[in-house]
Amino acid sequence: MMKSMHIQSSSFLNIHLEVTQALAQGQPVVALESTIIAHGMPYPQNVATAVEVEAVIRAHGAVPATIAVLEGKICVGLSREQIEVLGSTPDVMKLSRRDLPYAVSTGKPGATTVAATMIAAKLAGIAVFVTGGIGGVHRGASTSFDISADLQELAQTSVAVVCAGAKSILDLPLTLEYLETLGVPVVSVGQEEFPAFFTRSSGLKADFQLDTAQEQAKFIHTKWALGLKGGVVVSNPVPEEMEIPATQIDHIVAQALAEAAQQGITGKATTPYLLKRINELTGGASLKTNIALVKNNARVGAQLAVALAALK
Ligand code: PSU
Ligand code: MN
Repeated sequence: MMKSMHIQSSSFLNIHLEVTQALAQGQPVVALESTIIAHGMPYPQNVATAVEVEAVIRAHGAVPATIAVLEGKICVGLSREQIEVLGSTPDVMKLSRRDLPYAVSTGKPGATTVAATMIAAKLAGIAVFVTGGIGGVHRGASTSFDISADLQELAQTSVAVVCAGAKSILDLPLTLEYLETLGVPVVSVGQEEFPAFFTRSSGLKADFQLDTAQEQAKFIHTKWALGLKGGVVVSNPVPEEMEIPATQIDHIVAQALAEAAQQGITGKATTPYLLKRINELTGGASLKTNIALVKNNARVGAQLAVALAALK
């Protein structure tokens, strides 16, 4: 059945033809965010990674749809040239839910966070979205109130988000508590633990371990069939051989956090600042791990999209 309700481009939405056709035919599509390109990785590795991640998704039988705001439209599915622009233009905005209407109405270019990418994916009718790490409750949130809008979005927008957990720049126990309060299930793949992005281990259990794409798809399909709106976090640990041991990354994260505090970095600048500093302080090691885990997530996300499409 054609889900024509979702898959039309409008004055605000520009869905790539290949994505439109795939959705119309019920074929698997995977959404990808662009904040990781514009604010999460340095140029030119960001652009190369974005292109490679799309190739991994194709290799596993799904159509990739990288999402960003360009020329006043939420673009679902970008050309190679558009990815290059996003990755190399210095003043691309970072767009979460509250920022989307500003970028669309002013025509300023913007990269979408997990929250904004979920919104766009849902508008287009895409059920699976792959990223590196989700935002969460920041350390010190009891005084700063800094809790990523990604978590509220997971509560209300029905898209499955495949990630490698969340970085230890965040308060991971509080992030999981907050997701529990919001009714967002956290699934882990291949292990019981919720992974901590650079490391496979966080010392915290995910809610449910579902190892195969079929199991994950059945779970997600059931949640939505029950009328339970909102996302699912599918957390997939970084491949063992690319992991950075906690002993190495922990003091670097601590240093980056201390510098951010010293420099008075707050609000939406916090996460990009920390990501950049960690990349610098590890001398590129964290970037390699970041790239490896995103590609690993692309495989899991494509397999999940294939399994979900088969259920419909
Ligand atoms: N965590 C990462 N890499 C990222 C981000 C988070 O390990 O690139 C990005 C994602 O786009 C995420 C956003 O949605 O940062 C969260 O920003 P904030 O904490 O300001 O909500
Ligand atoms: Mn924040």
